[in-house]
Amino acid sequence: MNIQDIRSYFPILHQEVNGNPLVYLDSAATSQKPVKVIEALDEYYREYNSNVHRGVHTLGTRATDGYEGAREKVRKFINAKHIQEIIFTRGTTTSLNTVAASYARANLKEGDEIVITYMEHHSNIIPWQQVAKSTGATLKYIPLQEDGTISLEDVRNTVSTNTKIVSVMQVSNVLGVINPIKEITKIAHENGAIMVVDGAQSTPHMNVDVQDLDCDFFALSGHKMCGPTGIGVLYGKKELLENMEPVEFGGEMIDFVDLYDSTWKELPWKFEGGTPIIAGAIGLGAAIDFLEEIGLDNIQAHEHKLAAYALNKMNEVEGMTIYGPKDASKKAGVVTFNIADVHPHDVATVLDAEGIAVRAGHHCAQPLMKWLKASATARASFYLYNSEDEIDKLVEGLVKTKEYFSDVF
Ligand code: 7TS
Repeated sequence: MNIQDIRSYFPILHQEVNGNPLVYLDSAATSQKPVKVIEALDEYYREYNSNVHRGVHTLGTRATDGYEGAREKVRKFINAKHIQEIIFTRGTTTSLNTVAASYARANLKEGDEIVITYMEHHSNIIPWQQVAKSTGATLKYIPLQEDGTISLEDVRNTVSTNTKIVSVMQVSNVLGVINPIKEITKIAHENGAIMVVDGAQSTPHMNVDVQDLDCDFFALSGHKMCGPTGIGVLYGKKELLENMEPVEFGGEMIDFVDLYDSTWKELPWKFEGGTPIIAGAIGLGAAIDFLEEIGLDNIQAHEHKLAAYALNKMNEVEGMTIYGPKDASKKAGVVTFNIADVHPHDVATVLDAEGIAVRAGHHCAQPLMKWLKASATARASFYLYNSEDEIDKLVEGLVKTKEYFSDVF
C-alpha cells in the first residue's frame, strides 16, 4: 500500500488548515471521501437523477439499476446470503433503532433481558433503554476487564436463558477494542437470544462476513467507510425480517392500499418507506468498490501498524494517559487519551492551530466515560490515508500542548 498514492485519491487532504498541512485524525467520527465516490455522486446528479422503482423512463431505469446495484455490492461486501437481507437506512443509528422498534417491541415482555456492554455507543444503548421501558424487559451490562476488553466468561455470566437480545459493537469507537463477536453470538444463541452487531467502526477497517459471524442483525454507516453521509445499512436474517413489521409507513413500501388497511411490499422494500437515499446508496456502492480495490486486509494491516507506532510514540510523552489495551494487536486504529491535567477540549484546540484534527469529548459513550473515570478524553483515529509522519506531528503537537499549559498554570 503506497501511502502517497492512497492520499492522492482524497482531494480534501491536500490543503492547509491554520497555515499547516491538514492532519486529519478524526476518521472514527467520519471518514474522508475518495474522488471515485465524489464522482459517482456528481455523475448521478448530472446525468441520471431520477426517482427509483417507478416509471419506465430511461433515467428512472438507470437510477433504479444504480440503487439496486449498490444493494448487491453491500450484500457481497458483508457476505449476506440474500439480497432481501440488505435494507438501506440513514446509518447505524437508524438501523439499530429499527431493530429495537420493530423486532424488540414486538417480541419482548416483562422478565426478558437485553444484554449490552459498558463500551457501547449511545445509539446502541438508548434504543434498548426505550425498549426496556416500554416492554418491562431488563437491560443488563457485560462488564469490562481492566484493559477495556470483554472476557467471554463475563459474557457467559451475564447472558442467561431470560436474555432475548444481545447487542454489542464489533469495534469500539473509543478504545479501539475488537470484540469477539462470533464467540459472543454463539453464547447468545445457546441461550436462545438473538445477536445484534453494531458494525459502525468495523466495516470501514476489516473484512466482515455476517454468515461466518452468524449474527442476526448487523448495522453499518456509509460515511465512516469512505461513503457519503445519510446512508447506512441494516442487515437482518431473512426469516427474522420476514416476520417483522415496518417502522415507517407511506410510499414505496406498500403493495396495496385500501381505505382502512394496506399490505406491504416484499423484503427489503417494506422497510424502505418514502423516496429512498438514492444518491447515498450509489455513493456507498462506489466506496465499496474503492475499499475492495485497496483490500480490507491491507487497510487493517496499515492501521494496525499506525496504532502500534502511535501507542509507542505517545507513551513517551510525559503525563500521557492512554485508555484501552496497550497491546496494539488487540486494537483498531483508535487511540484515546488525556494528557496531564489539560482538558481534552484545550488539547484539541491547540492541535487544531497546528492543523491537526482530533475529537474531544465523551464520544457518545457516556457510560464508558464513567467506567474510565474520565468526564472527557481526546481521541486520534486513523484510516488508510494516514501516515507515520502524521503521528509524529501529533506527538509534537501534544508535547507543545503540554508545555503551553504547564507555562500557563
Ligand atoms: N456506533 C458506533 C460504534 C459509532 O462509532 C457511531 C458513530 C455510531 C454507532 C453512530 O453512527 P451514525 O452514523 O448513525 O451516527 N461514532 C462517532 C464517533 O465516534 N464520533 O462521531 C461519531
